[in-house]
Amino acid sequence: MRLSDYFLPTLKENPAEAQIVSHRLMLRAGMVRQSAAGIYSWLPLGLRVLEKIGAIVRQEQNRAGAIEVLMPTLQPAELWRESGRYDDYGKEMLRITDRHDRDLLYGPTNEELITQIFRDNVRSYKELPRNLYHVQWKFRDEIRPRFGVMRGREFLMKDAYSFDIDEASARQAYQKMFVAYLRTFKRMGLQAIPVAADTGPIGGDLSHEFIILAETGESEVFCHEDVLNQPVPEADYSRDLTPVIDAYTQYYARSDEFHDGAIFEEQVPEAKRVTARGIEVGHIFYFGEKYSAPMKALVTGPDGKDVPVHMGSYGIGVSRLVGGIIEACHDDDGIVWPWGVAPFHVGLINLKPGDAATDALCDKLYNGLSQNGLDVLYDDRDERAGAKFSNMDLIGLPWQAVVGPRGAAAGEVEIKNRATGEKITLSLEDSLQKLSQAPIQK
Ligand code: 5CA
Repeated sequence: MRLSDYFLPTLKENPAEAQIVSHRLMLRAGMVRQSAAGIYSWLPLGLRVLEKIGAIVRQEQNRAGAIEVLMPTLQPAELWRESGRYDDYGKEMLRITDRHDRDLLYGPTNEELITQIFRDNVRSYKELPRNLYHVQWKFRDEIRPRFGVMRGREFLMKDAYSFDIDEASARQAYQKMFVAYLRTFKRMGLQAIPVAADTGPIGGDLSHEFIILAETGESEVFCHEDVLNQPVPEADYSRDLTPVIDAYTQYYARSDEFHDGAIFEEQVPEAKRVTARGIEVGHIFYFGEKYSAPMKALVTGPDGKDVPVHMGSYGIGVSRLVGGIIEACHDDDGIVWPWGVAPFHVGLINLKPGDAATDALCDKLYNGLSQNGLDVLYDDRDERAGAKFSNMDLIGLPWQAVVGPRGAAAGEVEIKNRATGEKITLSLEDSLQKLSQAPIQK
């Protein structure tokens, strides 16, 4: 993509309304613009990141056997009256009346709707287990939307829903999502800690939050240091996952709402106690028959009797992750994207557009990289070099490639690793090879 043809409204100054670094950088890097409190438009650069995150989430969900669907944002109130949550949800739910005076709501989550789809279409235990997910916008009328996309009112969530014949099978579905989550966050360059959590309005008795460490996080985490050193599991879902999960859950790890100081001190030696702030990027729940019983989502078991299906739900904050990744990956000059979610892999800077040799070398590099399957943002604008450099640092692409008239005469490109700041000069051929690999990160 040529920057002269792109839409990247970057800002030099820090916007006054942004309190935390990710919000400031998302506004400055031209990724989002606020339309109303907690509601954002995604501009091209932000949208690319959102889509890259969505692609990783989908790939890991699919590997774990979940199947993608797409449910609407608007839901009939009737369904929520069946589960009993219509009144419980209170002011956080945005309620809408259509022209026929029918009550609708903008979905804050989808347990009811997916339960309806399931009960209308599945009759027998033979069709189980199933896990259906979608990636869709949600609305929660948060009392205090803040920190940009991290606590929005409208936000993008991946939510998956598992259906099993009994509790033992449902626990296996939960384990699969647990593993898929560890893998998903790792691929985004994040270390996520699974912590035992409160179930809140979703309900149930088994729940984990996945928290990434960041000083500005809204959650507080208390855990044993060894939880942080567990290996990320392979995507092999045919084996018994209990030992994999136990490796994590054998240690104390809880978020503030669920923390118990006495148990923490009893179970964790002083030298191993970690207390930190973090961002909740995912939350998984097992809640058995909480929705299937009142909503009559029954299946016929092997003995011919009808039983309510056992369910779990599994959320990932896709739009929150964009802010969360920036909180974890930035420096004084701007964002430092991990390779897996970078909006472009390479930022190519032409120091003298209009100079025939410089233009020709840039074109060769641009075409070669694109042919290698890389996403390149080519700054071909007629701008000061300093402005181009600081803009490229701000938007944080993993590699920068700089070509000026002197380099062009020698057939050379200067490569900079955004994370380490390390610079090297290479021939066109060597730079094509180098830039096609993920750079070493700090
Ligand atoms: N039905 C369950 C799981 S599908 C559910 O709704 N869980 S949740 O309430 O914990 O939300 C799932 C994830 O969405 C959270 O872990 C968080 O990452 C994200 N999320 C929740 N509220 C917001 C918000 N206001 N802004 C941005 N992301 C949010």
